[in-house]
Amino acid sequence: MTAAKSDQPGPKARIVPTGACYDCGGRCVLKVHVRVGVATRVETDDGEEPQLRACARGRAYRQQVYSPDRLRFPLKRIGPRGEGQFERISWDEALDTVATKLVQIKETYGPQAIWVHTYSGHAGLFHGGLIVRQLLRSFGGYTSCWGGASAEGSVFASRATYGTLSTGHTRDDLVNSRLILLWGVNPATSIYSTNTSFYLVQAKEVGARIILIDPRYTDTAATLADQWIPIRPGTDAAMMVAMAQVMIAEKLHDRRFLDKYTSGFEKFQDYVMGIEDGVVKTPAWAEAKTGVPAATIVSLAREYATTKPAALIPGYAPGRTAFGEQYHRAASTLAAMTGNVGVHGGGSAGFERGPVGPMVPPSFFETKDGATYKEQLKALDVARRHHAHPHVCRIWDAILEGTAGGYPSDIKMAYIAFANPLNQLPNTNKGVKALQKLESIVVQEQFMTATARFADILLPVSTIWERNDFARPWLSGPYFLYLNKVIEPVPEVKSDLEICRELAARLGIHEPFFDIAEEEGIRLLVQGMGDVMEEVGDFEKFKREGVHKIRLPSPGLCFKKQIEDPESNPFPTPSGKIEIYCQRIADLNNPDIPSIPEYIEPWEGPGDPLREKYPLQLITIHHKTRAHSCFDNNPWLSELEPQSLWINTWDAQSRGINNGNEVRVFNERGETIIQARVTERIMPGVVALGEGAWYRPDKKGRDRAGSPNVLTRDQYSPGGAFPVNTSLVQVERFI
Ligand SMILES: Nc1nc2c(c(=O)[nH]1)N[C@H]1C(S)=C(S)[C@@H](COP(=O)(O)OP(=O)(O)OC[C@H]3O[C@@H](n4cnc5c(=O)[nH]c(N)nc54)[C@H](O)[C@@H]3O)O[C@H]1N2
Ligand SMILES: Nc1nc2c(c(=O)[nH]1)N[C@H]1C(S)=C(S)[C@@H](COP(=O)(O)OP(=O)(O)OC[C@H]3O[C@@H](n4cnc5c(=O)[nH]c(N)nc54)[C@H](O)[C@@H]3O)O[C@H]1N2
Ligand code: SF4
Ligand SMILES: [Mo]
Repeated sequence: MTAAKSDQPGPKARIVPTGACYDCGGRCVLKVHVRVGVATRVETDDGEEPQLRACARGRAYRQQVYSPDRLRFPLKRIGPRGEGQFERISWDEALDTVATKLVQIKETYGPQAIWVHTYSGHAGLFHGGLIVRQLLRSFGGYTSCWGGASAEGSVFASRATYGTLSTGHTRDDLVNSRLILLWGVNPATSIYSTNTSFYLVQAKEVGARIILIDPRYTDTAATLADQWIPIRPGTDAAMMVAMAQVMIAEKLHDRRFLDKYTSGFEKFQDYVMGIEDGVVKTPAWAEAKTGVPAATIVSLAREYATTKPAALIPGYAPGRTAFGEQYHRAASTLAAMTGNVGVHGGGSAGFERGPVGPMVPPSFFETKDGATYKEQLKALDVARRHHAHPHVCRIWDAILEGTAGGYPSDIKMAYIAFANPLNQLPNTNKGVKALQKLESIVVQEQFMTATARFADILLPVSTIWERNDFARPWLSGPYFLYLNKVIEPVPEVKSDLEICRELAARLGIHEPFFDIAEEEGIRLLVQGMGDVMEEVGDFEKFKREGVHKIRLPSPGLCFKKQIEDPESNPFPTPSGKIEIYCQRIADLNNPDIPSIPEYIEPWEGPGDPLREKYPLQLITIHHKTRAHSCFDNNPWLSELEPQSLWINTWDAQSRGINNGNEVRVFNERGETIIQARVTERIMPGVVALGEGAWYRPDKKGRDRAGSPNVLTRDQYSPGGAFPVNTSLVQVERFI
């Protein structure tokens, strides 16, 4: 494509470099044509390679910003909660009401009665959820949740095994791999860092074999994989343990690497070989659990152990299961057993954060307790449980049961921004009850989402295009984005920063942060991340171009130093080694969190007797047309792939279900009615729903949108994983 230029008649377009930055798996460049203050057209990166080209969602962003559904005025609830009846009020009335309520709740119950929930709304670092947290921290504190929805199992495992989340390679290193195992990851749809698919194609072109392990034959399987191995959800750790058994039995594991760089392998070996419990974890043992033929497990183990270098990319989805952290621990153990850690074309199979682009924001965002928070981040996640917060899966329960139910606080008020928790957290029906119980709910939003409908005060906010910001890559770069403001905001909306600033004034909070002008704030933010500023160099150029691509002499990889010179560069774990056995976990003394990776039968898994009643395993996948619940109301995207339940032909036929029929998907927690997509692209016994469809209950309380969290269980995995891929359901034709 040639340089962006406008081909429309009329006044000349200004082309503004910015980004599309919901929490969508990527961070891409958008070049927006603006004529007389109106964004008329969207193009993407056509500059230097590697280009950061936008997906369908990024290109439909104009529909989002100019959507007739945008919230345009502050609103006050006038009908029963959740029914969506609101009246317009002034900003003064809205902010006075919020400030008065915050003070009243704090004075009556203490600050811990305020639940603050900011989540993945958008990726700009300046106008992000931290501002809201900063405000309420300065106000006296609040209750928030621990446990990330995306990848808490991986976070736990990486901290235990490697002592860090920075375990990945820049994606261009895939081209050096001879074998790539895409384990429950679907980059053709979920992007998994901009350009992952681009480099997978290149790797394939130079001869790498790509194997995909997934209950679904995904777009990635169809376009990139040489082999597809379907597996029952939540059983991946069993397959990995059996692969280890094959390697040990056939002496294919890299003993030199294990001796030099790891600790505790013998204990894992004892478990695998059944020294501990008399059960040898053979491929036949795993076949019964996973549904993967033993011969397939054997050949995959041999291939992974003998093809060097090989990259095992562990998706987060198999970890979003009961005991999901075991899968992630097992993945890293296999990477170590095959000597693939810290070598080009290999991979450590950890959290996969790339080596360039810090995730931790600079200190000027932090108040007094900032240092403590950083310390907590370094500790194993489970340690955070001792902190006074419920797990994110239990927030509805925490609101309903409070201190009487053993939770740290009695929550009376919710302050929600950059998030749609009723839709995105498990057990929506319980969530409805919890929200009904609260004294007050404040939501900052762009749209009337499932959560926004429950607000008492609803504050309309601007979009990324209506302000300036800065963004780093999703997981792996190497590049940074300056998100230039494209258009003036819708007249009556404010940015989250403006809202917080005006609330700060009303609450008597004087933090210098709230007085910083936008551009100056972004500059400080970038400067605060020393290595980013060093990279970016000329800030004005960065702004002008909207993107700074980092030129590395060779692909970036974590742990290179640890492997090349282990004496001077220990791994950041207590033992200085890759911890296959983890003493910090052993100290937790919890049989559900073993100190070595083990397969533990999941609840609501293939072996649960509940299957007699609810025989199908539900997985809830990241959908092509949405970033979580964002874009669900975008007409261009809905056309691309409507929401549906993927069900295997065999399961459909035995229930009298034809392609396109409406079906009822249900379990004890709820039900949803949605059209069936009868397909061989999902294995029998498993059904799939895209996450993020906007919860839309009918008069009988049945969801009519295919919103999966009406079905998911609000129990977290012992190591903190968010197990929304572990639910049993039944499906029947809806007539
Ligand atoms: N069943 C199931 N549930 C899941 C998942 C799953 O796989 N299955 N995945 C989980 C994962 S990985 C994640 S990350 C979470 C995401 O959970 P959430 O972050 O709660 O989900 P989003 O839909 O991204 O909600 C973000 C909201 O922020 C709003 N927003 C966008 N920009 C702004 C802004 O500038 N200011 C404000 N105030 N609001 C803004 C958007 O309109 C949107 O409603 O969902 C989790 N939920
Ligand atoms: N289009 C789109 N892309 C996104 C997002 C989005 O909302 N929309 N969200 C982004 C975010 S915040 C996140 S955290 C990531 C999440 O990224 P992922 O977790 O990789 O995304 P998913 O689509 O949930 O799952 C990937 C694949 O895993 C398979 N799978 C599910 N359960 C299991 C299992 O138990 N075992 C195995 N082997 N496979 C399983 C699914 O069939 C799916 O094809 O995606 C990012 N990318
Ligand atoms: S991957 Fe994400 S950032 Fe890139 S265009 Fe798509 S939605 Fe936007
Ligand atoms: Mo996520």
